[in-house]
Amino acid sequence: MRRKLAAGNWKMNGSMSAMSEVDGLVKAHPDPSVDILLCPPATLIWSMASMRGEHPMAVGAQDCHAAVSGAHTGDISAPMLREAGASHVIVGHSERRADHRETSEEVLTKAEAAHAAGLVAIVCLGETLEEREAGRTLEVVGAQLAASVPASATGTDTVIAYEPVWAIGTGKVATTDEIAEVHAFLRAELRRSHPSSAAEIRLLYGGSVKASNAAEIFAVPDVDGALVGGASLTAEQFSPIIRALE
Ligand code: G2H
Repeated sequence: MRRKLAAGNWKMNGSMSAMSEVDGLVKAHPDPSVDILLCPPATLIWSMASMRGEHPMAVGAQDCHAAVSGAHTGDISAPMLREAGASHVIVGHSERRADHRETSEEVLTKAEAAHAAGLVAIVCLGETLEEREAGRTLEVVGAQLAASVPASATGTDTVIAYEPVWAIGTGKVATTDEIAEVHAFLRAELRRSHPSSAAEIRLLYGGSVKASNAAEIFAVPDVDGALVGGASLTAEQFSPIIRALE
């Protein structure tokens, strides 16, 4: 049985003043029956990890470099994130694939680096509007899955997030039929590529998830939770999404 995961991706938002949101979440969910994860900007990882104290809420990063150390100005390695208090790291988010031209091959090396550092890799994939309209959705996400997910991935060290690019931050949400089709496809592909761990690897949906649409998305088979952007920035917005998973 896969445990549900409510993951928040703060993107480039948040400052020390936002730590009160962590306090709000911890108080609203003292003994959560689902996994809760927040991925703030790297500058807040240490503070957030300290703030949650003994609470089981996990703290993650939004990216890592594939190398452990070296001359990579501005980058942060997976062991550094781990030392700062992160247990998870998002890799291959479409904003990084687009803004930093990250390829699936690079995403794979980042996921492998995350695993080597003892971090859970949340591997993101998803099609653009152009690709969907050309009928290429399954081909695109299938290729990203094959190229971005380490062969050794298990349900313990890897989560996959399906985030249609056209639904990210736009308010447009994929229909439950569209989500069901892609998640069923990803599960079937995993059964072929990762037969021993396919049943355990969690599949999240991401893209304009909010309190008002969370319950219907979570009712879709093979949706094991959500990667939430904008609606994870405050406890008031994120808490009902967590509750919809419980
Ligand atoms: C997709 C999602 C979080 P939002 O990027 O990964 O963001 O919920 O704001 O669409």
